[in-house]
Amino acid sequence: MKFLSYKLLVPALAILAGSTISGCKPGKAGSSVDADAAQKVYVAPGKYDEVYAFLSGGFSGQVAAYGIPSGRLLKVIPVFSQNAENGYGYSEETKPMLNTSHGFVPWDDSHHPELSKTNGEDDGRWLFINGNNTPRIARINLATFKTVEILELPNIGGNHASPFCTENTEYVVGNTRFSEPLDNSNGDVPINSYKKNFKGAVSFVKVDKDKGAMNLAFQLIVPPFNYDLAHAGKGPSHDWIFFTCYNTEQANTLLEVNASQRDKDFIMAVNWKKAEELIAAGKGTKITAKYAHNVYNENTHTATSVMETGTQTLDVTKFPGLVYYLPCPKSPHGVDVTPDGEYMAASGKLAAVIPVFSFKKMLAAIDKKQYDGMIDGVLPVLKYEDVLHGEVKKPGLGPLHTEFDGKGYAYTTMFVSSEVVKWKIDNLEIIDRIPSYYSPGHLSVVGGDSKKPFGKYLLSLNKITKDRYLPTGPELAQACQLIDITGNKMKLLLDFPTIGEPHYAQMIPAEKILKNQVKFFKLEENKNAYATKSEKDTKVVRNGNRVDVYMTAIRSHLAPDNIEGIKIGDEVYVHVTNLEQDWDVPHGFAIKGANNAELLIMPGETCTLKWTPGLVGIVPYYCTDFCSALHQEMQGYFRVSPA
Ligand code: CUK
Ligand code: CUA
Repeated sequence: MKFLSYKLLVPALAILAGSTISGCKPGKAGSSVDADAAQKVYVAPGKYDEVYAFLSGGFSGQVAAYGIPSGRLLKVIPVFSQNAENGYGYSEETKPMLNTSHGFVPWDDSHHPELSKTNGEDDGRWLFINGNNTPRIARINLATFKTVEILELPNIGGNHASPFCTENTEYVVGNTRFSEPLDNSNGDVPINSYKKNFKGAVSFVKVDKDKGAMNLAFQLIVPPFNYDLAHAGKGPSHDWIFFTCYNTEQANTLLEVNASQRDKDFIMAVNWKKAEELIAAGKGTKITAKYAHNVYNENTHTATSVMETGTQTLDVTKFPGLVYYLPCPKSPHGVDVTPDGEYMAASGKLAAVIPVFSFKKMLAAIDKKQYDGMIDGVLPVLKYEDVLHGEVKKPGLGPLHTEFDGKGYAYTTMFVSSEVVKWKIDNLEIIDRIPSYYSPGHLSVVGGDSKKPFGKYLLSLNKITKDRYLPTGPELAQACQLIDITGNKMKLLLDFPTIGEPHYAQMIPAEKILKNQVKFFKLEENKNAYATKSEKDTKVVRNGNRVDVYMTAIRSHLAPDNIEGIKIGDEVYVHVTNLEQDWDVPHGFAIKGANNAELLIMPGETCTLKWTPGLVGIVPYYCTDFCSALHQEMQGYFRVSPA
């Protein structure tokens, strides 16, 4: 995502890099690190990293897990995109995960990973992430690192301000980037009827306290702005969630000009507690809308997809007190709430200051009822001076996102001037700045958006890589930089490349995840309808032209290993159960010429590959994961005969 033209960027980058960035040689300025940097990121062979980092994959649609401080890639967790590496979205069990109201959509643009929270602290149970393009929210189980739920969101076009957890994960919340006509209205309208016919919708997804199951509880219908990002309150601001709005001009053409007219746009403060009460009191209006709800069950190892048909809504113009608007300079992008829940730091990407708002003052201003006008005649705009804690002056160019270290400091990325700026929350003074290479979007501090940040490390997630790595043709991996924030001055420790575009990351001390790790699935608990629990139960069952192969895999044998009687025109379903009961012994399964991916079956799991043989002859199959000294012996043959 680029907010400003590249022409604007080049001079700023060149100054900071101390060299021309179009050259092939590494920038010298960024190469200087303290002598102890290597020691600080060195994790000796056989040792674990201290922290997990979960980076969104942007246009890869996935999430990547890294170890910090080493920067070692641990796993790509498939979420919204098919992943041939482990058959996600290809196996019969996982295909339903990618169902939507538009059909099978095996890709998305994932921006914001969000860890579940208990009492405002990251609890290490689940990771939520948004699909921006075909609006969806996914939930990953951090005990198994598997995507276990994907919920589509109706009525919106671009689930960008999402998913942000309230303090106890009561809800994950999302809001639209692209306002559009609601799903129950006639969408066949002139685009220039934007102001009249388009709407925004804030989605509140209820999260089950124990199981994590998500359900769309209600949506708030809001004015047609572009809603960009959000963060929920905590502590005193527990009942509220804050969204940045740009394009409050409500332009629908030439947004790069027409959406930057006003000197100030808004933060929209939403009282979700009040909305919840109104819904509970039956004040909601049910509107029809079609959206998919996909759940992966880790006992049956199978996903199911259900199409939901409606949602409760509240039109905020009809319920006073649900939303207030705080003027915010200019085209705000991120809004971040301090660990104590008292201040909201916003980042107007075209603004020359970082405005910091006071929650206390916001409540006082609401009480006072002296407004700076109304949106749509009824939605109060509070006065800037009334709600402002203060402004961080001259922070740099293009402030985007802020996180906190729990010691009273905030860190903000500057997209245009390519730096991370450290400032003090109470007096808003700038303490330090460090160049980033180049153009950081989000940053992440360990626990940095929670009530109790762990601090220590900061990741700067950079949009432009240029000269940081050996060139790899026109496309370079995006860059991530690890910065030590233990001292007064920030120190660059390490660069490492990422998968796709890491918009945002969440970091959490490893111990919070380690304690829940599942090492294999218990075979006796495998409830997959096609599970085969011992080699003697393997079989081939024909029913018309459908053939079900009940297969097992164990070191070092696929059973059955010779299958005859398959005919052209058959639909063959190979259900492979991995009989291993040990950590880190997956088996793979691939068929010659199968117009599909492989399977990668975890110990105790059953996965199914569908195959429609196209040619008469002998067709080998084999295990794709080198699992033992006799891995190369894990093979078999189909015999395919004419119809
Ligand atoms: S966005 Cu990418 S830099 Cu989608 Cu959170 Cu700000
Ligand atoms: Cu099983 Cu290789």
